[in-house]
Amino acid sequence: MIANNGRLKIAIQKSGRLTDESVNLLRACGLEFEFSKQGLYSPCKNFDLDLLSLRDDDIPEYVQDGVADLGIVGENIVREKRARVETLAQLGYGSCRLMISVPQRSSIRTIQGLRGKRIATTYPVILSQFLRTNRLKADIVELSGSVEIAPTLDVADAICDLLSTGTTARMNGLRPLHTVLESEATLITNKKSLQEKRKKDLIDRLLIRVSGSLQARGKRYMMMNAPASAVPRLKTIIPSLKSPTVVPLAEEGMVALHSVIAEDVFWDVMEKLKKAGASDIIVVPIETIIQ
Ligand code: PRT
Ligand code: ZN
Repeated sequence: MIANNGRLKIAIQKSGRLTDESVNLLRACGLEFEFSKQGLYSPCKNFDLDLLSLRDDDIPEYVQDGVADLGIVGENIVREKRARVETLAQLGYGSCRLMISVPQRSSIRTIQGLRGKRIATTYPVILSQFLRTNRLKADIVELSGSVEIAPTLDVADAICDLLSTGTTARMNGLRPLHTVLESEATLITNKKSLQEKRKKDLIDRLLIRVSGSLQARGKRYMMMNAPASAVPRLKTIIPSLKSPTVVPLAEEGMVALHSVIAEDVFWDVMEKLKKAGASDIIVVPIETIIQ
């Protein structure tokens, strides 16, 4: 039995698509622990927190029932399990869409065309809610996996399944029809853990670190030297740079500029900055941004 020792318990996926990024996120929060995909339980050495590794499908219920105080799991699973949990943060990875798709040759063109048809899914709860909301009557064929082959086997006329790149659907001759839910990994908790002062304090401390790591994600810190006269021009080149830090250098008329920049634009920006007079451009990773 896992002791109720006053330490926070966070449930993460034992082995799957969310595991590595969940472990990385917690490590980026400064938590030190050993994690093995075989183990159930990993105590954190420098924070009052223990990790529980579980099947993702069990995480919402364990958090709802207080077996774990926190959990990291896809919103799709939280919704499907109808768990009574509170969402603390969207974590920006594990992004996917729960989509209804039909075979390429299907005559179904809109969701209205789904009336009276068979839809295969591993998400019967979300799908039936969707059908009810849209006043559509259709047969839900509940499967436990490999949903994408259901139309080929003539078990269904359409499927409702997760998609990220869309490759699996394409390879199975399916055409996307409608997005039912957009999902990503989320950090969840329960009311009871938030009501216990000691746990609430720990959760708040952890949340500051999580949002700091999320803020820093996809961003770099950039430093460069430039003639002071080039600063107005440089400011127009760097997106999101309203007021860069500008520091005079020992060399007369020269300054250093510091700024945060988004990873996905920095090569582009860099070239323009060089042309506009910047030199000695240094770009370094950012671990966290606490606001
Ligand atoms: O063993 P356990 O039960 O813990 O894991 P699992 O096998 O049930 O889940 P896992 O590891 O596959 O997924 C965990 C979570 O990752 C899901 O609940 C989603 O929140 C999220 N996620 C993100 C995805 C995908 N992207 C995804 N593409 N989950 C599943 N898929 C599958 C999808 O079902 C389909 O079969 O990948 C295929 C489609 O991928 P594309 O890229 O070809 O479109
Ligand atoms: Zn699962």
